[in-house]
Amino acid sequence: MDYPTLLVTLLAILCALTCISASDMLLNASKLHMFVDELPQIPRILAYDLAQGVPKSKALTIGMFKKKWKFHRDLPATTVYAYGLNRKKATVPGPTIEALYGVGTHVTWRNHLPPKHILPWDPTIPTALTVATKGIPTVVHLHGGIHEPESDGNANSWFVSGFKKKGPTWTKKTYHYSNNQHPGNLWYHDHAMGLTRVNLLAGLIGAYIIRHPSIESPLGLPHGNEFDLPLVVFDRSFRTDGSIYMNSTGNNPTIHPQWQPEYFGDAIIVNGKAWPRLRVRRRKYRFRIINASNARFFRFFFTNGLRFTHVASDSAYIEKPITANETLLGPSEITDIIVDFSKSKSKVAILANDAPYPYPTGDPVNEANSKVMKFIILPEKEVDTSRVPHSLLRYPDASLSHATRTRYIAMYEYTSDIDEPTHLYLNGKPYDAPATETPTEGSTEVWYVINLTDDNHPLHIHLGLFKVLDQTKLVDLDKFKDCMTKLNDAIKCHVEKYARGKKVGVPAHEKGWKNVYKMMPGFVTKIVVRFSYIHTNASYGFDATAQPGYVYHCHILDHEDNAMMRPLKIIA
Ligand SMILES: *[C@@H]1O[C@H](CO)[C@@H](O)[C@H](O)[C@H]1NC(C)=O
Ligand SMILES: *[C@@H]1O[C@H](CO)[C@@H](O)[C@H](O)[C@H]1NC(C)=O
Ligand SMILES: *[C@@H]1O[C@H](CO)[C@@H](O)[C@H](O)[C@H]1NC(C)=O
Ligand SMILES: *[C@@H]1O[C@H](CO)[C@@H](O)[C@H](O)[C@H]1NC(C)=O
Ligand SMILES: *[C@@H]1O[C@H](CO)[C@@H](O)[C@H](O)[C@H]1NC(C)=O
Ligand SMILES: CC(=O)N[C@H]1CO[C@H](CO)[C@@H](O)[C@@H]1O
Ligand SMILES: [Cu+2]
Repeated sequence: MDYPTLLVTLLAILCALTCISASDMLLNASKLHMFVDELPQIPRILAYDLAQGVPKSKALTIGMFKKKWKFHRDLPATTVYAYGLNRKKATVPGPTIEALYGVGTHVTWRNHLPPKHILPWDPTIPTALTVATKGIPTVVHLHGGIHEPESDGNANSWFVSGFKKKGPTWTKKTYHYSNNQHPGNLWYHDHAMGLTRVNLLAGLIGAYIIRHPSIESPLGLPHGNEFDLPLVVFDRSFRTDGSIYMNSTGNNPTIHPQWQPEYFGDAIIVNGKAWPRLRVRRRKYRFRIINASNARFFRFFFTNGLRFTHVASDSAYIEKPITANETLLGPSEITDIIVDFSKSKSKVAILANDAPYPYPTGDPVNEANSKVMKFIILPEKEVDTSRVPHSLLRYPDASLSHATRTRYIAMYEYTSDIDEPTHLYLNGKPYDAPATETPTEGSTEVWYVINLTDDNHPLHIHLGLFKVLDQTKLVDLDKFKDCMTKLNDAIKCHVEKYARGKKVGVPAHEKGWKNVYKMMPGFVTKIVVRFSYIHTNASYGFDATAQPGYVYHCHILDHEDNAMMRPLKIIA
């Protein structure tokens, strides 16, 4: 054997021992049987005490634990991070917290995570995790909540196990949620700087519902633990040993060794099981569907023609129920629907998905990620006393005449020499740059969101709620983009001269108050944002101007982490 051949042979032997190719380890999700696990019952926690029938404020302690979780009958148990009252009770998603309108909740979020992260993270993006943090930084944000800034889970208010290290804007251990807002669907999830995508991927998510029985009961919608269910949906990839797979090689490895612009997995998980099944009665059910994916959009429909009736979107009811055949849900959006299984002609209904990924121009769905879950409909007819009323809850409209300020928010994506995204910014500014969006408490503003990237970005605003008025296509996009790249100023670049393409309306069921909306690429989206309660003119009842303030960001978690997020400072 000559020298070079020997070298190659030695290398080959060495590689056989150490180089396990990713495809050997990666589980082909199509090999897993669908619909073999029952939809798990997520534990519910009441966020109030009942003393002689009178609800009183309650203090809860919820921990974050590293544990094993079975996502599928035939998949070995997966190491996850889970929320729960204790390690044994911790689940993925975490317990559903049920709060009552007007009754505040105090939650002490405790981090019990050992130092080494179970997923690859990237030290080159702005991140809380360094060798010196000696633990996994976490911080909880209640998405859709209207509460004080100190309890908003600012990305820099992170803490590690035992509060041994804390981020620069950390202020308190126990968060206070005042629950003085309109009833609706919220969710809690991790928000730590540069780690949101991996901490959520590891399992740190859960539903939070605010109920207002005196105004919701008269609506007559399906209710009770059996007929009113949150469905927390996300996508994951696994290795054959059951561990969560996330590619640890970045798309620009010389710039960011790990970061990739979007995470997609082929297994669709609902309430902690891959493609579960649920036996349902021939009657109406209410499903509060939370899209907790990092980047996957879902377009849901039923294969047997069953339809959805929307009653709410994100955290607020809409005025009138809207019936549709399909529904598009962006990352972190919540849809709240009624499904009437008595209308089904078949015994089985598959909830399916046909959204390309990335949305809207990416790959078509495959066998695995095109299915979500299966409903097995019992044959017996049911007496169903629930109903879908003609009108739901009506809130004062977003009055443009009250708008005191117009802002332009431009979305930029930056690419490397090999034309791969390196990072994304809002208004061309990193997260650390001083706040430029400083609305007055109680005010209404108009925001024009200009998407100069190729992706659809779900924009999420903390504290404020907004209505989407319209989306207008930009013409002569390259010219406008050149100007924006040079000046970063929509007024000087005369955005009004370019925003004159076709207009795309807002789907009827998304015309209500929202906290996330899908910003179409190449369009200007006009939204009216309200920095007060939507159901009353009362002041917030807490100091919204306090430090560390709030944020607004893209809810594709991989974008938010790098660093499509900006501070939002409320002023008096
Ligand atoms: C996964 O398995 C399915 C079904 O067996 C097959 O059609 C598909 O090509 C496989 N995908 C990969 C990436 O191997
Ligand atoms: C991981 O990402 C890198 C960079 O985009 C890519 O070259 C590689 O094929 C990916 N690996 C797998 C297993 O998908
Ligand atoms: C829903 O689908 C049915 C049957 O395909 C069709 O007749 C109806 O027009 C569709 N409705 C909507 C709102 O798209
Ligand atoms: C789910 O949320 C992710 C990230 O927030 C988003 O990219 C995706 O499009 C959403 N999917 C659905 C079905 O809403
Ligand atoms: C709030 O104030 C506005 C203008 O001052 C008024 O038009 C509106 O009716 C008020 N809404 C409520 C719920 O009181
Ligand atoms: C779909 C679409 O119009 N995308 C555009 C979004 O904006 C970027 C930057 O201006 C364009 O390159 C895309 O073509
Ligand atoms: Cu984005």
